[in-house]
Amino acid sequence: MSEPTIEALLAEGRTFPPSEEFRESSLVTDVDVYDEAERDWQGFWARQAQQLDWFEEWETVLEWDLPDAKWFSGGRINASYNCLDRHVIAGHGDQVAFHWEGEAGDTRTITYADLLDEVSRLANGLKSMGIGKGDRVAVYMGMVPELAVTLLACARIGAPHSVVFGGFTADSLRDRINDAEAKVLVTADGACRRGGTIALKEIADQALADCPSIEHVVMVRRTGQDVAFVEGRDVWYHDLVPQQSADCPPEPMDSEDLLYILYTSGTTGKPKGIMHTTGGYLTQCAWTHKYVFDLRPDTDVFWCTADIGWVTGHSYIVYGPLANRTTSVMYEGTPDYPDKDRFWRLIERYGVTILYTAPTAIRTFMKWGDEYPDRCDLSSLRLLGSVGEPINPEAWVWYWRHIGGERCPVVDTWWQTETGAIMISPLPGATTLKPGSATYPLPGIGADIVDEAGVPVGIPGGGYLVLTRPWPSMLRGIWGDPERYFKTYWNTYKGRYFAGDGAKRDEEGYYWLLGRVDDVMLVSGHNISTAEVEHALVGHHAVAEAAVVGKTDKVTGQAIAAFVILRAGNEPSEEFAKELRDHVAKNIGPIARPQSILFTDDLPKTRSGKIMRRLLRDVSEDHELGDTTTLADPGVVAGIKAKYLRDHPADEE
Ligand code: 6R9
Repeated sequence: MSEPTIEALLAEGRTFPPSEEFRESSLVTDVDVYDEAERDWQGFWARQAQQLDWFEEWETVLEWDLPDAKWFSGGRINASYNCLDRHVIAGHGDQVAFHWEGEAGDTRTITYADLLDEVSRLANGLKSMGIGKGDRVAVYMGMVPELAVTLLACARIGAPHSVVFGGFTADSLRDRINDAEAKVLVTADGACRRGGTIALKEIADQALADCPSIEHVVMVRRTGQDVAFVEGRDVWYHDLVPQQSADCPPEPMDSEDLLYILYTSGTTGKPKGIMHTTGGYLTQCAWTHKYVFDLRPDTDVFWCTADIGWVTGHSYIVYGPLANRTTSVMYEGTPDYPDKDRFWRLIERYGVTILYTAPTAIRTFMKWGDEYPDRCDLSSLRLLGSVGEPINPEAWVWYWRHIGGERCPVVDTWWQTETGAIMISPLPGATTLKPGSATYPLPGIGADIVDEAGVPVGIPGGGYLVLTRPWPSMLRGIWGDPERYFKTYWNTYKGRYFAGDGAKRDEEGYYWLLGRVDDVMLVSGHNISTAEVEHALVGHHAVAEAAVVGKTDKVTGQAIAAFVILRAGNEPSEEFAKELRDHVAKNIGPIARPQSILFTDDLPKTRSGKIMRRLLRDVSEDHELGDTTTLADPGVVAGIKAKYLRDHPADEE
């Protein structure tokens, strides 16, 4: 078989219309849906909200007093009822909600009826500890089923949850608990990670030494490791939950009642507690999950590989999929345990049909080599998704070819913790795909690209991404800081939401996301996005991953410093560095030629896989390293710094 190489395929500018076979069974094949939504976007969202079960119908679809939105005001709804009860009532109690697999290979199969039972019991357990509507519950655990159960139990009784990712430090946990003034913490003895364990309870106990609002701690037994136990405060999940009644009527919440708080680190300053409410959030999660992933609840097996500790897990492991009666896979561990084919083994075992993962994972799989997916049967897959960062075209095509067998559309989905649900993305049965582009704003969504002064740049053109009208799952503010909410998002471009991302549109109006604008470099008066230079670098066959930052330069204002991970089988050398610099110059222009290239084995990344360029800037500017608490592995950046100083002794002066 002589197939074009990925480079050749990209060079010919190939686009990917939906195949006949895919279209035949797609939910949406017609672009009319965009016009329909555009004619009356509030009516469009109201029709989507009607797909949920409301205890009481809303009075108004939208009340909009910038920056405050109220969607489906007066409506009464419960998220856990929509995710569980209504499916069980409709006769789907035996359908699997989660195929859960532990890192060590232990498994659990949880049906909708099982989930409703356990959620109700935990909800009653929380009530027995005095938790009621409006009380915040902090959650700190690994990817075990009890994590999803906890979110739904909170939603059932109207207690907003605040999930803190299980890899965060005691200080991060403490700050988040205190900011939200949570009354209960739900955690576990430990979490399984790469064959070892993380002592969650021990870390939590350190945090709790300074958390006056916490009255009780519920602890799941996962690892069986020894833990301290504070009488009167701590209770084991297995002592609390089974003895409770399995009957817990869902609290009828106002559409605008708080569903959860989720902290985003941002690049500077203290984390922001992003607030999401109930009716609008659930509406957009359910709609996007159904149509972006072209969901067939009776036959699909959906797997979102994110951790529930970040927004992708909230919206596309818990609320969206369960609202749509999806059968999902949930996996506890890392993709390389015990071997680098673990993801593909999972797909094979559970017959996964839809896979949703992140570019950083895809690039890691590319680095590991084709042999791992190639030795597994991935023929059950029919659709692939990507989220979290701009996906470079090479990674897109590799994903499409080696995971999707050249048969599955790839939906690149742009959104943020703040937007709550997907905003810019293809509809796979209707949209012609271009590798690396998130294509168009979804029906009902208003987006635009503006210049520094807020003037729309037109098509084609590049600048700052803004959202031009409210949307149902938008954040309702920052917990405890309304002023920061207005200033951060609504004050830069009058009347519009500023996403903080750079973007451009091509002649056909396709959106190409360029990453955070804080990451844009200014070289000799030219704006160059980090994403463009990084895409050029990873477009070289020997490069697995790359991150670039601007560093102060006497001549050019900023110069480009690149950090590069090579693919297996390539050795770093001076000549190679030169080749890569020339490669970028050839692809983008001499202005974008990196001044320096540092070869490294790892890059500083957040737990959700985003490169923290701020820290690489600190390295290249020889500044003291900023906050590293949200890093997946804080050691990485110290290693890079040492290496950088070795390579750049002159900078030390
Ligand atoms: C869901 C999530 C949000 C930021 C966002 C942007 C980047 C996410 C992207 C993407 C290009 C995509 N981002 N998806 N950039 N293409 N498909 O990731 O939320 O953790 O809050 O991050 O991630 O820069 O502004 P969050």
